[in-house]
Amino acid sequence: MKGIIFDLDGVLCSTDEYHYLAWKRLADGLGIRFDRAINNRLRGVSRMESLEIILENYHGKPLTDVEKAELAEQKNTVYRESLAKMSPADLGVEIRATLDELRRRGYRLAIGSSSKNTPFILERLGLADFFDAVSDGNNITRSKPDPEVFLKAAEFLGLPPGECMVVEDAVSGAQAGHAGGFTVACVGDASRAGVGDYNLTALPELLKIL
Ligand code: B16
Ligand code: MG
Repeated sequence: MKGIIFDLDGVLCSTDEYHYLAWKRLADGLGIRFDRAINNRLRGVSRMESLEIILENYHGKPLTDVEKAELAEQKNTVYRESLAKMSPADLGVEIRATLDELRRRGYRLAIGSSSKNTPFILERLGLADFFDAVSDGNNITRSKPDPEVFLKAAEFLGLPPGECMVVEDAVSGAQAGHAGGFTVACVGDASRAGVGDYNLTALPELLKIL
């Protein structure tokens, strides 16, 4: 391995919980059943695809595309209010130490996230200038499980997929990594599902397998 491509939400930071709370508020307002099991299906998929999954339990009058876009915007406004309160202290000490040690060992480090809020999150965490490459929801046309976001990250690093490891918390993200020809290490939900080449209990375990 020469490069490590990190998913963001649920891998480097706990913004996945903020996504859940923001979607939960929207769903409750619309009287839609939404729980953490459904929330796990939203991991790694785009904002509009997430909304469509939530609307599977909506039985009111059909919504227009404009109304759906407004709902997604409402959720994003609530979500960004949570992001705005984050600071570098929200980057776990062990996460930061793991990143620093991987850098010290000479790996090229990148982000591969479906989120359009990636630049804002990295700025809030004090990581705006840390990574060698950032591929996110702003430079892709297809979200995970399509491998596009990771293939772009590898391209930005100047490395072939076979020399990069993808680190993911989402089943859709692990599928994307495999589809792109990457080695995949999982944490969180994807690790519990056992879909990685390596299924870790916590991110610092990367230091044992690399
Ligand atoms: P946004 P990741 C993904 O980020 C999240 O897992 C997913 O829940 C979210 O819908 C998606 O980003 C889009 O996020 O609304 O901020 O553009 O896990 O790929 O880092
Ligand atoms: Mg994630």
